[in-house]
Amino acid sequence: IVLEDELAQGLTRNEFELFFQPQVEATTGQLSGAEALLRWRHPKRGLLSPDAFIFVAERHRLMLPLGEWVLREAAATARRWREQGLTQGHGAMRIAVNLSRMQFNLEGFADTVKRVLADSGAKGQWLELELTERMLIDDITHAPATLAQLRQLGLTVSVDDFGTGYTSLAHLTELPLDKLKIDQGFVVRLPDDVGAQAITRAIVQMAVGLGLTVTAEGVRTVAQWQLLASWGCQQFQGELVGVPMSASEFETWVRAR
Ligand code: G
Ligand code: G
Ligand code: MN
Ligand code: NA
Repeated sequence: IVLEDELAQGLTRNEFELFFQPQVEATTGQLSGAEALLRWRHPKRGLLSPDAFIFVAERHRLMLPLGEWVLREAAATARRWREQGLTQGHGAMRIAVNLSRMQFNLEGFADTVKRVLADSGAKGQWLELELTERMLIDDITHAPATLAQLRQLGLTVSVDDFGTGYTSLAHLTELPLDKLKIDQGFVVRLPDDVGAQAITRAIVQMAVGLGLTVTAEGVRTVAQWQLLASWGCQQFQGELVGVPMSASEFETWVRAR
């Protein structure tokens, strides 16, 4: 098990890294963005996924400095890609960052984002933030104002793992949101599972009706893509498009398109 001290040390020693998984537009095939996925290049244990250390970081409040590192790294990368011309001719190419509830619920989170943008010379339009339904429900008093501030900074706000939580339709319509990401637990059961079909189709149609963009995550087959697209799903992420890659692998992948 990963220890608190080890995690703090990893942060000061710069052992963390972002991987990037591409997202494409259904109609044009253009890159709409990439989800930033945190990795720890541990000197002894090798490359670690967030599941191995996020819960420790959250328990010890190290999630705040770690989460801010992720934001800074994403902003710096978004700027570098533009300076290198990598994004040219490729659609919006936003970098989507996963937030921890500890970050979002902290008073002044939008100010942190504003500061990170100013420090890194990045535009809010280059970034997207992924929140879970749980985070929106838990923070019912502050969430609407924070979301509004973030969107005022130009950021796209999306709800991750949608369908696994308990957000009511009424609640969703009241919040300033841009996007829903359908949980891969539903997508993986397509195209054959009738239950997954019913749920996924209903979510897509509801979201489109509310003016939200819908991204399907965990798309592995052409059959899944086609079915989701026929219901109105606009963006795709998953092995069919591309797996999570290191920054340099991702850059090579983009140039080869
Ligand atoms: O990349 P992987 O499938 O191992 O990610 C596992 C989980 O870790 C996912 O739920 C993902 O949202 C989460 N995750 C990935 N990167 C980050 C991050 O930078 N911050 C937070 N809080 N969670 C992340
Ligand atoms: O909870 P969250 O949605 O942030 O989790 C994202 C994780 O899902 C990423 O770490 C990524 O590795 C994983 N993922 C995305 N697409 C696929 C896929 O097509 N197959 C598998 N097995 N994992 C995927
Ligand atoms: Mn995510
Ligand atoms: Na998800």
